[in-house]
Amino acid sequence: MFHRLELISFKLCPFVQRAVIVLKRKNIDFDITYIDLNNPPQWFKEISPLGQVPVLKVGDDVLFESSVIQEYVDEITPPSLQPSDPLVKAKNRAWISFGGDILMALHAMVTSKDEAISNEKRAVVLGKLQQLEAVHSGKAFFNGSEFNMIDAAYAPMFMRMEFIKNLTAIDLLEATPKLSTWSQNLLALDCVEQSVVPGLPTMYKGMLKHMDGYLSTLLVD
Ligand SMILES: N[C@@H](CCC(=O)N[C@@H](CS)C(=O)NCC(=O)O)C(=O)O
Repeated sequence: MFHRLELISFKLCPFVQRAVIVLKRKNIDFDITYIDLNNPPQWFKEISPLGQVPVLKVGDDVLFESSVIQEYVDEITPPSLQPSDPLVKAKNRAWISFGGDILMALHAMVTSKDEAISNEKRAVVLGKLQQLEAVHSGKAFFNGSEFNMIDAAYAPMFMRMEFIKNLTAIDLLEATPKLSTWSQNLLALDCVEQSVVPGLPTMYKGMLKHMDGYLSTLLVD
């Protein structure tokens, strides 16, 4: 048996969502505590080494970094979501890290006030998506027909791309058909659907407006 798990979250954070998807997929009972990242409480500053979410409290111990949390949760609840072949597993880890870079570029695209910079970031995202398309199996999930850790790691990115498509008509997956199908497969899963608060699309739109970036000028309604 293991300690009760408490995940420290910010509702809009895609990195927290990566951990939640693994927890849900594995049917693990856990507590979730939401904080306001714009005004983090003192106790959070004391326990989070980077001042970032996600943080997973395991009894008195603290874990940070979404991929580390995902792996810990996976390891304490076999069978593993990681592919068994060490080379495939290592490659998946590398592409999970690559997905973190796409999330950062996407955030810059969404929040940048300057049209040229936002478009530049969009080009960075699109370039990285082409690289990802080139290594995707072309099957239902990244490696094939089975849902693995890498699928949990990419679902939050696809959810945000879906929000952007619905809000601005920009379809970032237009030129990457394998990723487009992968996205649909992931977004249809219960563990993905249940990994966010129900009002997230509205909150995301609110965030876009609040950031007042170039993308907020493209909102369709
Ligand atoms: N590499 C980290 C990134 C986490 C991250 O960027 N979290 C954001 C929220 S989505 C955060 O806490 N930002 C606050 C800050 O950096 O001060 C991970 O994978 O966990």
